[in-house]
Amino acid sequence: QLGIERPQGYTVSFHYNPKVEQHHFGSKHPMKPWRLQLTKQLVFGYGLHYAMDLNESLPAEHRDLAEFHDNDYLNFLQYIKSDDQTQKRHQEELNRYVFTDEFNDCPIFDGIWDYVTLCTGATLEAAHALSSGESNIAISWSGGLHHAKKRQASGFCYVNDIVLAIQHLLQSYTRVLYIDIDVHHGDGVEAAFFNTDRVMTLSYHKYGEFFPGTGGPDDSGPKGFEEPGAYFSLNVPLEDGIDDSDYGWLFRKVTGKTIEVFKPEAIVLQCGADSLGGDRLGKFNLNIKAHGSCVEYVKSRNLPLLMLGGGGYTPRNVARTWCHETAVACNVQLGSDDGRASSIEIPNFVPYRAAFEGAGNGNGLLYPELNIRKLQHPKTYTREDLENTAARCLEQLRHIEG
Ligand code: ZLV
Ligand code: CA
Ligand code: ZN
Repeated sequence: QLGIERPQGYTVSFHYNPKVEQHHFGSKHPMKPWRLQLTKQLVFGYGLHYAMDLNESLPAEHRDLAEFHDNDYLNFLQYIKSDDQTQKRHQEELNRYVFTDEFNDCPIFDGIWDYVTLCTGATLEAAHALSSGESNIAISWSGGLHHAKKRQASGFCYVNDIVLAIQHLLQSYTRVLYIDIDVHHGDGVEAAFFNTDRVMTLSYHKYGEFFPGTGGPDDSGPKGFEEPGAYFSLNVPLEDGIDDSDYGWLFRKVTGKTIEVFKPEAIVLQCGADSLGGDRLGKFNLNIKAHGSCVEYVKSRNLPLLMLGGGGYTPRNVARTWCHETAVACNVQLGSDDGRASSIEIPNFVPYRAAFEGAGNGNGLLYPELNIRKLQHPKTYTREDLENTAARCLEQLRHIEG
């Protein structure tokens, strides 16, 4: 069917539950769970399901989430409702667990418990597929919710599926590397593993007047002399407008050295698609191909790999990116490098067809430049800034070498 075959020598598994897609954060909220339906339809439309093990995952249970989160916080997520009466009654908890400003990053919506347990269920099942040896690459696009804290929701994230997955992987692997290419700093994951040298966190993100405000150049782990975890948080703060070649150069240099010195036994890659050009919230200028080549680079190390979603606020580009990265995982090429039409056409049952104008039949998945308006955000850095950033990262890595 469509000429899509399983990759040779390894297994990719795809973990999802279509019920996640039905949830709504509210009409004005930029986080749109339906982008996952768009992604899945594109993945299936291209026939990539023939190349993978498909798993419709079960929701995680309270006790799974309690491996990281506070019980009182989880109880709150379980009983809180969106109606005014319940909200009034629980005003104190609302203030404590989710910020309720003028605009609420983490609104209480109907079915919130189902949403968080479904997202986490897919990621935990994916982590298990790796640790059990069933698969070599496991994908959970509904996961990657890197801001959630032990007892607090933050930045559209309520439950930190990444922390829970890494905790699971630590039962089978000595060292786990976490890499985060979302445009935001992976603060929740960094905080959870701040004091251990078994998990190294590496986040690339916009820094400076940008959420969540952490992940600056000196944020490298605990500062105490010979504290476990010192130097095991690596941050790559970046400026507006970074493009394919600069990002790609830095990513390879820093990620390559990190893998060389840390010697992970498994890798968790958060593939937040808000680092693309044209994203509603992001400020970078990456194209899908460059974003995907980061995935390709990590995959080439042949370590057990957990691929997660995350941010991404221009849904048509999120779906294209994650479909392309699913294909990368499966060693399938969907678009052609020269910009010619893909030989595989997106079938008619792709929903929201209008959203795919120009991306569908005839143009292939990757071209023409994905409707991403390049240089929407002008560059605010120089070559020298870039080299300084790289040098500082390599300097930090010298501390954990050997
Ligand atoms: O992609 O904001 O800037 C993973 C992820 O990394 C803020 N939140 C908070 C902190 C102080 N503000 C208060 C509220 C924001 C005010 C207006 C918006 C209004 C409409 C649409 C979007 C936003 C918005 N909120 C843009 N950036 C924020 C961030 C949270 C970003 C979370 C990224 C999550 C899934
Ligand atoms: Ca990041
Ligand atoms: Zn983000």
